[in-house]
Amino acid sequence: MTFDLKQHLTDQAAKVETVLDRLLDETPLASEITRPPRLLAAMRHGALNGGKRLRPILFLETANLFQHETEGAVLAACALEMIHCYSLVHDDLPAMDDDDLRRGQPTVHKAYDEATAILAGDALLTLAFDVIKDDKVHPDASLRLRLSRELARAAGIGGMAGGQMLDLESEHRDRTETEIRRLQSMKTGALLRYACRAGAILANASDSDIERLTRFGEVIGLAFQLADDLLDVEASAEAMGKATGKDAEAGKATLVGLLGVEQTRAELKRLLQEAEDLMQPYGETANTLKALADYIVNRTN
Ligand code: GRG
Repeated sequence: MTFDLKQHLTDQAAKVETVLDRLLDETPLASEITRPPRLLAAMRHGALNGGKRLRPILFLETANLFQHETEGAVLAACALEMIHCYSLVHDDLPAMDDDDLRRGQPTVHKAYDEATAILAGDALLTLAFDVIKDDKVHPDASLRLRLSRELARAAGIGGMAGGQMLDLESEHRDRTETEIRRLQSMKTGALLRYACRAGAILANASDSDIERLTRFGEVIGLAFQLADDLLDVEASAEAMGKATGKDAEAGKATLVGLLGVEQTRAELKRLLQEAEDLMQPYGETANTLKALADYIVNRTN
């Protein structure tokens, strides 16, 4: 029987969604007093309304590369996805990107209201850290602590949130290629890097394997952003499930703006080759990760 990659990725996304659904049900956890239904509904709208589940799938596949396939890995993958979903809920707010559409649906502040969307993002972010510290993630508390600390660093001031700040400051300003690369490695790169690095950490991989997977995460993080910038220039809002042309509208400096479309495509090709080379020592075991890198480079939404 041949391996059906598309089916495998669909199954992995379904696994993540089943657990996300359970983590976001109405039953309060020990010492939670109650889960206000409107806030819970807004969190569910932000976290369960479509989404490619790229980060949790990368996390699970990286752990799988080292034969680590557990329920705990799915929990940790959900924590990461909650942080990603919170960032999108906040990014769509009028004070940030001011978007009406996400994943082909009204954004959380459109479906509910701004205050509820802010709280939904806050509560997703907080719940993520509750989930990742859970004993079920891994029996070794020091390993869970490492996963939590690295997640905080990837999401916080020196990672995603800091990158968002640099991005806001870059509107209507010239930026050098180095500056753009740095802000993107923080804004979108940090969580993708974490996805690959943390999967290897959870699986107790060797330091050199963790470093290799970290580099793999950096390479696909950059490729993801370049592909996203290209799609922002070239794809339709219908294909993307969100408004396009936003970078130019906001006067945002992007690598595509600086390098041009042709050079960006060449850089994407180079990054895909680097990602494949990094996976070479793992042979066929890494086929899914290689296919994911290919998907990120060639995606159409
Ligand atoms: C608000 C703290 C804070 C941070 C926001 C990630 C981010 C920082 C903003 C997102 C802005 C944006 C649309 C960037 C382009 C790349 C990106 C993260 C796209 C959305 O990720 P996908 O394509 O989304 O993985 P799905 O919907 O599939 O989950």
